[in-house]
Amino acid sequence: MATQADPHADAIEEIFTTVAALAPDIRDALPGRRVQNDETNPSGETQLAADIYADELFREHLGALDSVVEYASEERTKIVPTDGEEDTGLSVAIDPLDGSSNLKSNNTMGTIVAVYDAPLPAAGSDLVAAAYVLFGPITTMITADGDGVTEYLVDDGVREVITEDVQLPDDPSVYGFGGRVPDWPDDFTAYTEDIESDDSMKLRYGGAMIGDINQVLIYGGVFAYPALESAPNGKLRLQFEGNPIGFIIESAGGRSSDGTQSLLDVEPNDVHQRVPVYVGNDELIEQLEASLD
Ligand code: FDP
Repeated sequence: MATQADPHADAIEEIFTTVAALAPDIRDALPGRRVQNDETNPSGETQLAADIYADELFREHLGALDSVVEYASEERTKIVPTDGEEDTGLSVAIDPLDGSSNLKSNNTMGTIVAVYDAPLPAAGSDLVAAAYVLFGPITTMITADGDGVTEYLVDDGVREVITEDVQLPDDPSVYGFGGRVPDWPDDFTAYTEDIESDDSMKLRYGGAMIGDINQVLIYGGVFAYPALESAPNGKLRLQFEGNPIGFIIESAGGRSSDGTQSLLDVEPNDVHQRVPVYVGNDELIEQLEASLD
């Protein structure tokens, strides 16, 4: 995994500060943006007006930073070159509103940010930082900068540290698996039965990856959006979801996998490529990799 290179420390901090500062605007805009927009995003999903609003806001503010040379979003087909300094600039890939289908039912959603020291599409090993904002009952932010994971409360757009050096607990207790159960391959179904047979483990699944990941970080456990019979690469995207979440979970002492290798080692070939995502406590991901053949 990449570690934070000193030359990027200020730039990473500036990106995190910008994302946190926009959180109140995004939260305030949600009540009036629960309707669907006619357009579909590059992955073929219907966009909500909230997705488009958040994407525009991040492009405007992150794209204006000297430290950012490329902006890519799950909501845009193309990578947007920005005016940052080419020699030292970083590439930002963002999922402006992960779990936006939860807006209608008023459940958790969030914003995911990946900061790469390479042109996009980039490998997880090129990440220098990743973060997410969670719009739950309160707004929190998790950051990883190669030097540890920190949880913040975001109050009026300003971060206040809740926990430094966040680590996955040693005694995992929750699991959440996405996709339709009949669409799961047999080997993954066998793994889920092993997990369910452990009476210390409890199913908790909210349908927004970022919320389901956050409970794994806080309680310990495993999250999967697996390869499906109908979609061998699963649903989630490598640049916007798999890589940053893999980086955060590995930075917190856990493990990530696409079924055979760390998510951070997956070869990037397209900005919107999908990847099966498995993250959680080390032993649970080891058990998963042994179960999948
Ligand atoms: P959403 O479509 O609501 O934005 O990748 C996006 C995502 O949500 C994830 O947050 C979530 O884990 C997954 O899709 C859920 O998708 P399905 O309900 O189609 O399984």
